[in-house]
Amino acid sequence: MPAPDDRPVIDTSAPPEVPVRLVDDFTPDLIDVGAHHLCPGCGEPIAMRSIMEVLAEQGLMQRSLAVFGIGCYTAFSNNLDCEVLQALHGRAPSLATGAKRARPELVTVTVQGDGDMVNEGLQEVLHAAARGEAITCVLLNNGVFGETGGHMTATTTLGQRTKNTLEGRSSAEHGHPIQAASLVAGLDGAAYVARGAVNNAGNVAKTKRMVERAIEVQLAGAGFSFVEILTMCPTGWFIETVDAPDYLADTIGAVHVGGVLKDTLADA
Ligand SMILES: Cc1ncc(C[n+]2csc(CCOP(=O)(O)OP(=O)(O)O)c2C)c(N)n1
Ligand code: SF4
Ligand SMILES: [Mg+2]
Repeated sequence: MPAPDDRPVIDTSAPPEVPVRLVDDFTPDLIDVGAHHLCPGCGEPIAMRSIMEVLAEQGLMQRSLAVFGIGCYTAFSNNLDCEVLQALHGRAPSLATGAKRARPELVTVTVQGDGDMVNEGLQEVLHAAARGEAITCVLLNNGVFGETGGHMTATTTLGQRTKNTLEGRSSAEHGHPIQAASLVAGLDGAAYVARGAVNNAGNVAKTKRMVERAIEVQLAGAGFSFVEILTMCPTGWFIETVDAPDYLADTIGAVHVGGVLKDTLADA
């Protein structure tokens, strides 16, 4: 830290030659407003930003459709400058299937949470993957039903504390977590399956590359693509915001391990 006397003196008597830049100047083209109503430290807006950056960078702004499930991320759909459809709980893959079959030129991406996809509609995403639908399904996995108060979901890891597993999830009482990406990767119609996270800058960059690849696979008509993204939920986890990135690594990140599970285009 420079001593106080060494600090540069900023002349505020006239407007700056280079105008200041606001947070909204840094938002991708497909995000209308950067400000949102999700909790501070929530990982979902970071994941959404990566998806929107990819669509904008690939010049797909005029032909993108996002189909949302129901969860905290749904509120963020109001910030997006692309076509949005709202599905019933768990049903986004079917809605996306219909839209894509009717309008094959659309780049169609679903956004669902772990509660929405893995608890309420697991058969939807599995059947869409098995059929090899040319859509991209994104799972925002925070291991809890965030919007409704932080309850256990099917992806909650053993020992993880949630609102209704205060002593931690136990296999004897609550069963074992479902590994959604691994299930999808086992289906022949799934062409690309990867799992990323947004708990540090390196993981955000890797996750963005996974989304890029999933969209490439969709554009190539190679089959179904799937990206699971682990996201922080400090509110639903009942922890300090600042502790959430490390908590993610120690809990859901230790079980739902990151990486590319399948890439049939690369293997071809
Ligand atoms: C059919 C139906 N069941 C339950 C609900 C209540 N509900 C709304 S959001 C939500 C939790 C969604 O959890 P998740 O998909 O993991 O998203 P998160 O909030 O964690 O981002 C639930 C259970 C509902 N809206 N409709
Ligand atoms: S409850 Fe969790 S998932 Fe919902 S906005 Fe807050 S931090 Fe994000
Ligand atoms: Mg969730």
